[in-house]
Amino acid sequence: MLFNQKLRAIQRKDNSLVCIGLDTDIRQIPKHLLRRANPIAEFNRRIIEATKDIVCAYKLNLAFYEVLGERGWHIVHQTLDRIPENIVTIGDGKRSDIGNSAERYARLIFEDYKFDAATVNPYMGEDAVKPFLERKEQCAFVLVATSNRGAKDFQFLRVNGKPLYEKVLQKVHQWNAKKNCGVVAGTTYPRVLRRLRELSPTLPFLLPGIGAQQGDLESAVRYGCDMHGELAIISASRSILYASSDEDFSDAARDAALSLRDAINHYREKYF
Ligand code: NUP
Repeated sequence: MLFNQKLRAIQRKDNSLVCIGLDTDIRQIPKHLLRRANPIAEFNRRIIEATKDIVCAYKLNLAFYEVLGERGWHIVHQTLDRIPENIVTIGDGKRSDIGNSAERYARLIFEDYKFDAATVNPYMGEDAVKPFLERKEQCAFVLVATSNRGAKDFQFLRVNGKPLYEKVLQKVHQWNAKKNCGVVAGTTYPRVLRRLRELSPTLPFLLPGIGAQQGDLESAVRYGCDMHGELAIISASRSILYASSDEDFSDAARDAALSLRDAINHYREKYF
């Protein structure tokens, strides 16, 4: 099944564009879990159990696992094993390198971990991105306009009269021969997001920055979605994972994810 088909199917089934970012930090998880043999895997298991019927995707930021060394590699596998087959998984490592090295990154993310999608940095250009484009069922989400303040340092620079993010988007369209590219667009720059969707009506958009980074939800829905009110993956990590630091953390995460889902669906009804 093509990536976009899988994404649309789960978004329809769960009526949800919510993606939970499993950026699990041992310093932030509830203290009672620290007595467990594998607190991070247990935390992820409980979050997934509590939310798997109300999301379309889980995104694992690989930094939170790689920092744990060998144990982190196992926890990624344990976590992915808990996620139902029909939910989209995203390995957020923002990788790229010269082709020979990028090929290893792509193999790790797509063949060892078997994520449905990876985030990819376009800065090194086509040969660095190509190894992520070979598998038509697995998607490369290219960083086009990120959510952070430093996005302005390079991404907003004008090249021949156009912002660099528009140039990157043009490249993404060229790289999309197998229909397996997506766009990462932060929700903290609504006007940029609006422009990107105007230029790219049909690609899936991964939209981080909701919650802790105070991105704008209404414009994320209005401009992040395609014409059917779908193919936007609206991602939040800390605001859901750490909604409570007590024993009720997984219920609190479910409530936070439900509120986000309902707020998104309210705007979907308004605009689509
Ligand atoms: O532009 C981006 N902004 C961003 O925050 C691209 C990303 N991939 N992210 C990631 O989304 C970031 O690395 C983190 O994993 C997540 C946002 O987390 P939070 O602010 O919702 O806690």
